[in-house]
Amino acid sequence: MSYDLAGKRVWVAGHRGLVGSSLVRRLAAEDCILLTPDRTQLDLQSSAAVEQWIAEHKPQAIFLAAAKVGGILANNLQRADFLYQNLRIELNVIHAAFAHGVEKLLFLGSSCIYPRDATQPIAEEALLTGPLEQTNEPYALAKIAGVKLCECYRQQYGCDFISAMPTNLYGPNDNFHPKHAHVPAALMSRFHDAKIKGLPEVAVWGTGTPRREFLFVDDLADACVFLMKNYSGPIATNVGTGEDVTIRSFAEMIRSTTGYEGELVFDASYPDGTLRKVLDVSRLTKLGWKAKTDLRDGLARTYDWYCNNYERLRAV
Ligand code: GFB
Repeated sequence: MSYDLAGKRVWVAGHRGLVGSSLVRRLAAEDCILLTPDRTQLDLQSSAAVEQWIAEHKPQAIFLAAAKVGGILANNLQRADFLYQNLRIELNVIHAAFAHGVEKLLFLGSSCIYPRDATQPIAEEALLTGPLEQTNEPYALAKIAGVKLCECYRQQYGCDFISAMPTNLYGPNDNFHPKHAHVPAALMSRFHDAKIKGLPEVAVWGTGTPRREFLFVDDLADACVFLMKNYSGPIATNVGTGEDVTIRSFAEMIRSTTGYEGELVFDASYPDGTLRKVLDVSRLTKLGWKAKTDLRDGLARTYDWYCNNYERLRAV
């Protein structure tokens, strides 16, 4: 049975972030009523505020895209904040959704919840079969808790709460901070600055040998809407392209996207993290959804957005 979003009050929690803002763009094509309270109207860390807001505004469906996120360094350094803040957001929103009878909720996880040494490509069944990657263990634990909350509220109370497990993402509205960002935005801003300043070389963290899969965020938003409409079940569905690249060749792609002509220098004093992380997307393919944005096209679209927003981003 499919879930119809038409006429529904739909809350995108985290609507200003990379994923949330893309969901807002995607949901504009659906005939639903979007609810997007900002931080001054609703503090997601406060259980009382979340309870009260849901009681008053009565969302029927929720996309839970709000999270404290960051790249490998931010995850590794702010370990307590990543665990504590993410657990609080999930507990508050998922429990209040149950308490107020929300019809459907989609929770956004992350591919880092899978064991560090999982067989590649990583199938959904690999969850909780081995130790986690150290650099993002706190974030992964919080996301596993969110997946399990959805699963347990389904088992015990019959709530239609589902989870999606996206691979590494990139796109408009990402965080382009040089230290805290994920690799796509971090390198894009570094190459852009080096081009403007005429610098001879750009540092790329780690050895360049790890492999990652990258999904354009608008593809993820489309997959989330697809799952919201077409999937009800306990399994957290992988969302990705099923294809990976080395960080070295990814850095080369971003160099060519930005038009920078200097050298890449690998700085192995920074961590590599997981050596390989590519998702098995056969479950989602069988359900009827496939990613459609080519990596180079997605990077070009992201770079356009970055250039158009450069002055605003620098002022923040
Ligand atoms: O994007 P990233 O931080 O995500 O790093 P993870 C991916 C790879 O890119 C690592 C290398 O091998 C990094 O060493 N890299 C090269 C860089 N240059 C840079 C740079 O300038 N910045 C960054 N950030 N990386 C995160 C997790 O891990 O993935 C999160 O920590 C989350 O919890 C996210 O799950 C999807 O894939 O290593």
